[in-house]
Amino acid sequence: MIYNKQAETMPRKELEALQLERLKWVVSHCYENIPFYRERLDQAGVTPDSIRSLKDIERIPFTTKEDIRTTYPYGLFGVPLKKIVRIHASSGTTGKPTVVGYTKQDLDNWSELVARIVAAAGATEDDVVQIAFGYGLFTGALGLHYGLERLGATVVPTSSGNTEKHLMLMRDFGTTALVSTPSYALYMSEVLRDMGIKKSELKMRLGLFGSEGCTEEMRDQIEKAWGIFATDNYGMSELMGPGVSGECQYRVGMHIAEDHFIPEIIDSQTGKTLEPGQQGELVITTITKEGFPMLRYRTKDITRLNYEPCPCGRTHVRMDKIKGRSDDMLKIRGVNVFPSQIESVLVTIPSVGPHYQLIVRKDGYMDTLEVQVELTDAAVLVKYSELERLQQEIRHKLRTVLGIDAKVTLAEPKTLQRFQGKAQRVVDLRNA
Ligand code: DLL
Repeated sequence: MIYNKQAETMPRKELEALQLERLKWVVSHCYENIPFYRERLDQAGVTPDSIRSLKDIERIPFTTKEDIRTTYPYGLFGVPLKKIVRIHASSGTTGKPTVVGYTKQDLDNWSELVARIVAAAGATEDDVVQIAFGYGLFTGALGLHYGLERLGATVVPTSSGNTEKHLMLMRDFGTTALVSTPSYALYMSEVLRDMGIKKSELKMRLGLFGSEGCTEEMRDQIEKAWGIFATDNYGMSELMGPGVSGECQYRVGMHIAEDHFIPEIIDSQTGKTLEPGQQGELVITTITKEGFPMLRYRTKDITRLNYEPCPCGRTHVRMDKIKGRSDDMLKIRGVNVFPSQIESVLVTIPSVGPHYQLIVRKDGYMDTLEVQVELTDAAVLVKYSELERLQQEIRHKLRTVLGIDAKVTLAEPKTLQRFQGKAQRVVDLRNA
């Protein structure tokens, strides 16, 4: 279902005219109301009235997470605090959180954009949706919550934690859709099995997953474990939260809400804008946000834009599933390695489970990679020759895909860490 047909199927010419008008608005909003941006724009010689075409966006300086940190907490807000009606924050791995604010209008737009992506995924007002993201400063739970309510679905705000209770409610309430990270959905399916609940006792049909990467192979496993149709959606708190982009029923990329965001792809080393279709770092300009506007924000997420028409009829550009983050990319002995590449190898091997962890160490001057992965069946552990064969097979496949050697450690079933929010797959001990 297309939630907002007029906006989502707008001819591209019209869409671009709207983007230009809104780009001019946001540049002038930033220039007039946020000293940080005025200074940056002045330094670059960009005045609001010098923005005449969409191409002019390339003259605007980038904004980075570091800029948000140095202006902590409210330095990049575009309106006085009394106009801000909600604050969210994302806890960075280091230092202070990234704080973002929303006006009433921003919240209204946010709900609409989330309603669009959940409708695109196939949710309707007949769905009963359990939200397993943690409620709080994280944008995932409240973002999906209000978007699903806007659509008219029945929302069950279960939050994260207490997996058994989640599953009991799922059965008792006749829940039809789950909102969570893919890794939590996978973990929940294990607990489901352990509790002896059969798929046939549930009415589950849809998974609305996001907030972390998930390979196609992992998605397959989740779909089989639950008997559902699973979709991916992308967003980040600095840009709004969920609702930036999401898959339609064809699942051939995530449509970006281009009437609210202008995406670009750059080379993360040189900062140069790349041609459509090339892979690089996603940069986004928000063109309607009042509370926390972002000019050319460097997301660090690696993807590709696809402007080919989509069979669903939406005209908004599609972004590929996130390949990885430029700062999450592991450089091992000079080779770029994305955890998603390793995941896609592991999940094709039947006797190991989808739970894994990557440990990177320094051995003298040499980087070493250890891939720890769980066996699905503990019986293999007693057969030494089988264990060795399996290790060799995984090593060989990893070498073919990554081009480097990795140590493979097979762990007993259910011994590696499980995650209720975003999974942390990489432990980099090189600077420890
Ligand atoms: O994760 C917003 C969100 C919530 C999106 C719920 C979708 C569903 P942050 O906590 O600020 O916001 O984290 C943003 O998470 O830069 C990506 O690296 C990663 N990420 C988000 N969605 C996806 C996805 C929310 N679908 C960061 N695939 C982003 C891969 C994702 N990575």
